[in-house]
Amino acid sequence: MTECLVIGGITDEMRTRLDAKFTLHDLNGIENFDSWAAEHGAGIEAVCTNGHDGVKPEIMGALPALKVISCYGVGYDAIDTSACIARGIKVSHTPNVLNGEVANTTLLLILTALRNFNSDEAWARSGNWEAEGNAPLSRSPDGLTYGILGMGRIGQEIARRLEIFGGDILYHTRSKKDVSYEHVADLTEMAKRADVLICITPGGPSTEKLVNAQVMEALGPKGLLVNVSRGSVVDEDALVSALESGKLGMAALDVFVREPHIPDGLKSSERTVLLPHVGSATHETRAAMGNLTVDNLLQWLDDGSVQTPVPECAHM
Ligand code: A2R
Repeated sequence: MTECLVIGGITDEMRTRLDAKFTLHDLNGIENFDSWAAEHGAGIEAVCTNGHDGVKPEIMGALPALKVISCYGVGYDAIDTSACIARGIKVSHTPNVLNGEVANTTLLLILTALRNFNSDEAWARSGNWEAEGNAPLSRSPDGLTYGILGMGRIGQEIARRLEIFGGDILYHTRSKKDVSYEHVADLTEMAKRADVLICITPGGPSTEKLVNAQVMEALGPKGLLVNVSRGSVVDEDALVSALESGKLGMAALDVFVREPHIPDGLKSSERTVLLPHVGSATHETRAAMGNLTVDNLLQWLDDGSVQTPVPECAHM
């Protein structure tokens, strides 16, 4: 049977389906990678990984027969696609099946931040309501201006859900999209106009620290920054400073630069809402992502193609 290296955790259903067609090797269970690689590396033709772990260069280097990488997740910035193309390795990911869930998470982050739900919940639970009376008032999401950085599959789903708040929806991307929302060519300009700035671009070098101190200052002392894309898109040190100095109002974050590490300055701030990268983490959506991840590997086994290649590999 074709040999496949599994990097990171996979669901039971994925394992059952993969087990039927591949001989699986779990990176998690390998104690000494070098000795494992010396024995098995040359036989591995497929890798099943995820957006967080990707495939590290030393692992790629130890798998000379590698032909396909299937990534469980839409973001694949932890996989060096240029190196893959150079070696003729096809890379697939799981677009679309998580659009709705990540958009739901985005709305929950916005509402939790603006409406103070975390402290309201603590107020109710702690007995403050009885002891001190009503919780402080919060801010309505209705009628605000929302700026979306990235207007792809997920960005468009977020925008559709934001329409219920009846405010203005702006977006910034490198090229204008076929959508009814206003394109703003300059990110700082969009941040100036927005009450809430939402990041939903891919990670990687082209978006690294796009949201810098200048963008945060433009968003301003009453502004809310929401990141559901990749931690690297936001300058995290600048974010801590902007929150501390009051130049930025609030941040609601699902992603961080060095996950699972979260900087103390974000954890200790009363003006942050923090999630442990759970944008797509529901049973239903993860099952759909798992199915597509396995479908890609099974299709490759059948005819050498993958169903949902990453754009860079679409020509292969
Ligand atoms: O810039 P464009 O025209 O390529 O538009 C894409 C935008 N984008 C950027 N916008 C501004 N500056 C950049 N340097 C930049 N690079 C990319 O991000 C496009 O509108 C959007 C990405 O859309 P999709 O490729 O459809 O990705 P999807 O499925 O919405 O997922 C976005 C990311 C994933 O890569 C994960 O990192 C995360 O959400 O879950």
